[in-house]
Amino acid sequence: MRAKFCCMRLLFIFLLGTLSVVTSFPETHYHDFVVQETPVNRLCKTRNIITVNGQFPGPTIAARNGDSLAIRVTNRARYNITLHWHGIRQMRTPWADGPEYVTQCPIKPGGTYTYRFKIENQEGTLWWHAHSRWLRATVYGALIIFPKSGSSYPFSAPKIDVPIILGEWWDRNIVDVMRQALFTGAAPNVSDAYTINGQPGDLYKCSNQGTTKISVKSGDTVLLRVINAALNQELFFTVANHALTVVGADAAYNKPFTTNVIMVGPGQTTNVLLKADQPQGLYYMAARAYESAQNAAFDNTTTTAILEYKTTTTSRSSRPILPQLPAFNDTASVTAFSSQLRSIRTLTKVPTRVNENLFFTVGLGLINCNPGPRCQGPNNTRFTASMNNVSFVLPRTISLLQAYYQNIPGIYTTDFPPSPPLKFDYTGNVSRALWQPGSGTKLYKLEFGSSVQIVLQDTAIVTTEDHPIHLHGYHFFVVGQGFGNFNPTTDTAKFNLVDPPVRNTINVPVGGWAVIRFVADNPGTCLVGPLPHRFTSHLGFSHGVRGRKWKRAVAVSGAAAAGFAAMLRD
Ligand SMILES: *[C@@H]1O[C@H](CO)[C@@H](O)[C@H](O)[C@H]1NC(C)=O
Ligand SMILES: *[C@@H]1O[C@H](CO)[C@@H](O)[C@H](O)[C@H]1NC(C)=O
Ligand SMILES: *[C@@H]1O[C@H](CO)[C@@H](O)[C@H](O)[C@H]1NC(C)=O
Ligand SMILES: *[C@@H]1O[C@H](CO)[C@@H](O)[C@H](O)[C@H]1NC(C)=O
Ligand SMILES: *[C@@H]1O[C@H](CO)[C@@H](O)[C@H](O)[C@H]1NC(C)=O
Ligand SMILES: *[C@@H]1O[C@H](CO)[C@@H](O)[C@H](O)[C@H]1NC(C)=O
Ligand SMILES: CC(=O)N[C@H]1CO[C@H](CO)[C@@H](O)[C@@H]1O
Ligand SMILES: [Cu+2]
Repeated sequence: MRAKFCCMRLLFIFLLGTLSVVTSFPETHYHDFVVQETPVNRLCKTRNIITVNGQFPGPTIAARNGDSLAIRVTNRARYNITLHWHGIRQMRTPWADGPEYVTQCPIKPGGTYTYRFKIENQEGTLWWHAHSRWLRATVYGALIIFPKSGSSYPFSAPKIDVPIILGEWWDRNIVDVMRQALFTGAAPNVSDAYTINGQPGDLYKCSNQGTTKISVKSGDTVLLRVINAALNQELFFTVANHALTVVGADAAYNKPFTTNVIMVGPGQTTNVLLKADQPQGLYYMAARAYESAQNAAFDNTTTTAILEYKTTTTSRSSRPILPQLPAFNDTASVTAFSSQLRSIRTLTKVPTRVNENLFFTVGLGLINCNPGPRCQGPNNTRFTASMNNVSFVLPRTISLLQAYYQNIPGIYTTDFPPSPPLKFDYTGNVSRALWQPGSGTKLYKLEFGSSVQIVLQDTAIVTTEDHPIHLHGYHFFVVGQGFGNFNPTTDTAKFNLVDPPVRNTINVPVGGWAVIRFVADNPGTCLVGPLPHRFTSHLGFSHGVRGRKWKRAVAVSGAAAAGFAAMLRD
């Protein structure tokens, strides 16, 4: 049943890809998404999870560059929910971006909301997910953008085109896991399994039958659209005995390069081409954790799917070949992979001059508390996260966007610091006195049209760790990355202003920094938000707001759980 469903899905995408070649005008695609509770059997247990239309993963949305989408969401579940279209620029449609209490109030049980937006100048793989507490653990799906009709990929068209959605699975109700962590202040339980297209794969108990299978014929070229939909975990991904040619990331093309393994941070996507050039047989695709925080608990399991060559012979007894994956702490492999990304076909030039030079520390924090059930973090504390020493507090009554539009005071302030209030040796031995951040709903204003640079600097507070940072409503250029503290003199000189990768989510290196640049050209939408990490107590979001009369751009930068900075300007 499962396997069949998978094939049908593959076929569907395939048909869409080929059929719509016939039509030459932008289309509007209508979808009905019903959020509901659905029983699902995984790891020997049946559990109710929240799904869209009873599907897990949720429906794949396929469209062409230039098309519009209208997605009517009906909430038949018992939780408030919103949906977010991760990576969609949402030019002039900030209300459709989705983060709860940032661009909209949640859709209540029984409620309906229609998201309408246009895909402009984006091609490749994105995804959609719930943006309301931790519901995105099960509420997610692929969002595939084909080239406009008459235009093509910058590589020869693949024979097979299939999403590979990596996820995390908990045996417990994810909302309970979240509530427990929020209550105790301790790190949340790690997941019980990773999944590929919703299935853990046959290295886990009771998972043989459902294992995702991709059928190929010798000589086929396969486009794997790898999406990391995990709640928290960076993941290595590889396919036994097959080289992977990376052709895109976060819906932007890159200069192709070949590798055996890729690392995908939460929120990121990577398109790889695979040539079925090996002896007929079964080959595992596998993913497992990249974990850079020292001594942190993490899910140390491996998820698999099977690449199977269609063959006329019936002998099928052999076990699939298992690939080698890097060690969980193999940062060198991550750097070797990410440093090869170089963009092509960018519509805009990399800003060479910068009007806004921002410097954000990103990292963990500990809040001291009175010993007791709500103080279960290390040494009587509660875990948190921060950007520039501000732990972001989400509004509870109306969204930031609405507060901005309607001039409602008291919801946020615009004093988010453009640089750390205190300079210290960020990645060195940080004094314990600096570990507790302040909190607030702080935004930073940006001038419409300004060229913005943000240095994202990890800190050693509690521990160094890589952090996925996501900007809503924008693609940005990653002009530099490195380890240690960012040095404006020596590091700036090494920036790549020629062909830097274009992304919507950057994994800031552990104990290091990344520098991004973009032009604030999307009035209303934008927000820098670390995706949540295990120690953060709320979810990451970001979003943006739109300027009245299009004169202003509001960018809100958020840090998950806690750190959330924001930007916005008159
Ligand atoms: C659900 O959302 C509504 C607003 O849309 C809000 O009033 C209510 O407090 C929310 N409920 C929970 C449990 O967050
Ligand atoms: C992860 O699991 C493997 C066995 O699958 C084991 O050899 C290794 O020590 C584990 N690593 C950690 C950090 O737990
Ligand atoms: C990775 O962790 C292992 C212990 O599991 C340790 O021996 C090794 O030195 C670590 N490698 C790096 C690069 O930190
Ligand atoms: C907790 O306290 C112990 C003993 O003082 C110390 O060794 C450890 O580093 C502390 N941990 C944190 C996270 O502060
Ligand atoms: C870190 O600094 C503290 C004082 O701030 C000092 O007590 C400690 O020994 C230092 N640790 C290391 C490894 O340098
Ligand atoms: C953050 O602010 C708090 C006060 O709100 C202060 O105690 C702490 O030292 C600051 N930390 C840093 C890294 O600036
Ligand atoms: C590793 C870990 O944090 N495990 C916890 C998961 O949740 C259960 C139930 O609350 C706890 O008992 C475990 O300690
Ligand atoms: Cu997003």
